[in-house]
Amino acid sequence: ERGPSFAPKHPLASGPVSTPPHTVDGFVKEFLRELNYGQGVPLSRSSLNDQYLALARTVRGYLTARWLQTATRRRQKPHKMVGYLSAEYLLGRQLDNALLATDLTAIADEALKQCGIDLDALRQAEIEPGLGNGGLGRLAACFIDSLATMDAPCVGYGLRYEYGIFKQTFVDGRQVEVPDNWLSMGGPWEIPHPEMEVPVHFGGHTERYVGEDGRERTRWISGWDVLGIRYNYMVPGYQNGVVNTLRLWRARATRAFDLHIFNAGDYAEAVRSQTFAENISKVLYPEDSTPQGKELRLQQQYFFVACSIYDFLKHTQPTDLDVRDLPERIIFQLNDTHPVIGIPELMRLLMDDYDLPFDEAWAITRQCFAYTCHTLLPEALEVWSVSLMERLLPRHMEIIYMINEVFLEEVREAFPGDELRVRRMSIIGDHPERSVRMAHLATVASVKVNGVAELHSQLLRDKVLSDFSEMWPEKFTNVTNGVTPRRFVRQSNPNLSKLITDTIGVGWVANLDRLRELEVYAEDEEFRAKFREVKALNKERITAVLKRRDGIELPQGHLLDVMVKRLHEYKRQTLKLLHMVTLYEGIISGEVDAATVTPRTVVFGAKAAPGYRMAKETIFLINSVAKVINNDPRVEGKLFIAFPANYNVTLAERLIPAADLSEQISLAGKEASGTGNMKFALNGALTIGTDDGANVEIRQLVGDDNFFLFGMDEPAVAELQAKGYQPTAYYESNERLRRAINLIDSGHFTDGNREAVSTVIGDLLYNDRFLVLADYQSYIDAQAKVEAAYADQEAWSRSAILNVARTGFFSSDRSMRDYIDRIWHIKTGS
Ligand code: GPU
Repeated sequence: ERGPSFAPKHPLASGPVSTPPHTVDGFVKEFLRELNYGQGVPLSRSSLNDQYLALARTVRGYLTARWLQTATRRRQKPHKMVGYLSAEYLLGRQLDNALLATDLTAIADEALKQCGIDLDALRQAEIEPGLGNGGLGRLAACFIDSLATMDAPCVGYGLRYEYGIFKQTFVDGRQVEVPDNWLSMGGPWEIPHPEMEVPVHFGGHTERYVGEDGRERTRWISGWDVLGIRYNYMVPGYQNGVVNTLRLWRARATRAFDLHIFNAGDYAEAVRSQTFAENISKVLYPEDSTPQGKELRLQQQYFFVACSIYDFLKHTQPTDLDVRDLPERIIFQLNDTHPVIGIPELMRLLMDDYDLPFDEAWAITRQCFAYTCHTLLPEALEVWSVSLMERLLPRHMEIIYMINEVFLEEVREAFPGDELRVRRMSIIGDHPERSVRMAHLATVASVKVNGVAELHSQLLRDKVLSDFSEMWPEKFTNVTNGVTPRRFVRQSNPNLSKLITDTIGVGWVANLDRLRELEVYAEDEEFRAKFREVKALNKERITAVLKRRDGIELPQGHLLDVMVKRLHEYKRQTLKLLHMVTLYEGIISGEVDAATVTPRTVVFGAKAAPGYRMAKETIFLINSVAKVINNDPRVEGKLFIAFPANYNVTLAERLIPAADLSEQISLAGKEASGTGNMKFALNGALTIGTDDGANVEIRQLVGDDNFFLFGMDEPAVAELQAKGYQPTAYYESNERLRRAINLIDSGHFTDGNREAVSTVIGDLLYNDRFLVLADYQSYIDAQAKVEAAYADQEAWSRSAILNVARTGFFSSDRSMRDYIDRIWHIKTGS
């Protein structure tokens, strides 16, 4: 037994518990100790990676005492806590964040200088943990940052993927995916606990038996098992001495598993079966918003949720707790439907392990979960076929049937005689095959269901889950997303941060509403000049980054227009591309005098899901257009397109602070919230955007004069779709649009190869599910307004400053406050 059962005696047994000295000398000593004893090298012979690992461990050392203290304090006085369940955490680099949280940046910088090392070089050596796809995963990372900063009791639970989101490369303009072996240089931020094994069962069958009390019970005899290994990561609050936990699970084969095969004499087969078990945490599925119904994905979901719930019940909560009091101890927040299998899992534990009857288990379970929905796309709502579920998790399938039975009785009672409604609401769907609708299961079992922006929550209530909101109106609520100001302003934009702090003091970093105090400075000419100076410095920085990272030479003095997000049809990267082709076509056809065009550089950043054909074709088209425009002397100095490969958190941190214009151009009613939109506004970019997601709230806050709105709103979209949308009508009636499309279609950007663009062009003309052509003219007009506005630099700066001053609402600290008040009802700071 190597479990946690020792009984230590030493007076210092309950922790180390002193932080190393916050001095340059102290830091040098710790760093050299890590280098010598941790890496086993003297400074004089250390590699860059040795130095990075030693530095990371040194900084981690400063966090450890605080982490243990936080845990001890929470154990002494246990309060209800949050178990944030998320299949993704898109953390970004850790070093800078940990330095900032511990206020060690200046000390580390000086200490390393004394060792002849450049801190910045070590920063660059960190490979970011890309354990997420996009917005949903990054949101989880922002939320746990805020919860630590607010001293809220929370454990983040997830998967320790050995391979995160793929690294994107371009070969002849086409995306080629390369595995992201992020741990290959060592994982200095994680603390593994190989001795803490959580058993997880799969497959097999169930049996009835009669217990000692004469009651019938169920036993699940599994077909195969794996072990969950715990990996802890520290989540530091911002300079408040609090360090929370992120606990990620790795799958390992059980010994029993292979013994069986060893005995049969097939050693090689035994090793193979080990690999089979370990595959569960091998790789992040790269689909964003449109999940693939792959068996391994369901295994991943069940694996991490089963480990997490077990971990909470057996290790995190006080051992004497009566499970009937569980709702006073824990609220599991479901980050979309990926962890929803946790609902029948908790039911199973309460019924089969803790011997509670169904009704009692159900009453408890219904108080322990809350569900966040992150989408409106029907194809993004997860379903699992009943046949797969029966094979992989037979006991859970039985429990889901039981839940559905009592739920549908409730529906019949509330709406007598409405069998159509019963069918619509059922947790089990029939088309195209019998399957479990995870969003329904989540909604039925949760205390609260929330959308991620006002408009999104409204559409959830009125459209996607309208039957449920009629039955339980008080269950539905909104929490508008937010982003952490530590990473996305303070760390990523040091120039702006200094200007803000010099102007209003440091308090804004943990209280972003205080940015309001900047509003008066929008009228201050001197402040505006300084603000422009910051933008200019940030543009210089991104210019250097793109040159070093991608060999891209950004032209100088351009309006910097940025569209960075996953490649998705509903996000409409093709609309942005049509705009650029229109500008280009206007100049080369002689229609527009190049001298009158505002010099503009567009930066795209976007990964496509590897199996998403249209997205990949769009990437190819963007690269093709970029190549031609960037090399055409007729538009030189006027138009430029940069598409650096492998957009990730690290690049976002460099790019967003430099942007003038933020592209948020999804079809209204499709983007649940967006969070990039918030980061841009907070860094002083103006938004050109549709009335969608959180854009709506951004515009309300910054004011119409400081936002470029275009396109149909959601009701107009619904109306157009209801009467039958015909993209060709727009093509035929709009000359500039027609010329732009024809230019692409002619093969102008693809060496005369028309076939190479036919997928995208054909779809635009004959399908165009996301109404690109319908919004085209409105978008072009809004871009003309952008140019006019940009010509008046004083007015532009005023608007940009007002964007910063008025968007403090989008701090994830505020989001967390809202979750606490509306959903979790937990205490902070005690
Ligand atoms: N989102 Br569903 C993802 O990033 N991945 C998903 O699988 C799903 C949603 C995004 C939404 O598209 C975006 O609008 C939102 O801001 C973000 O989640 C966080 O809520």
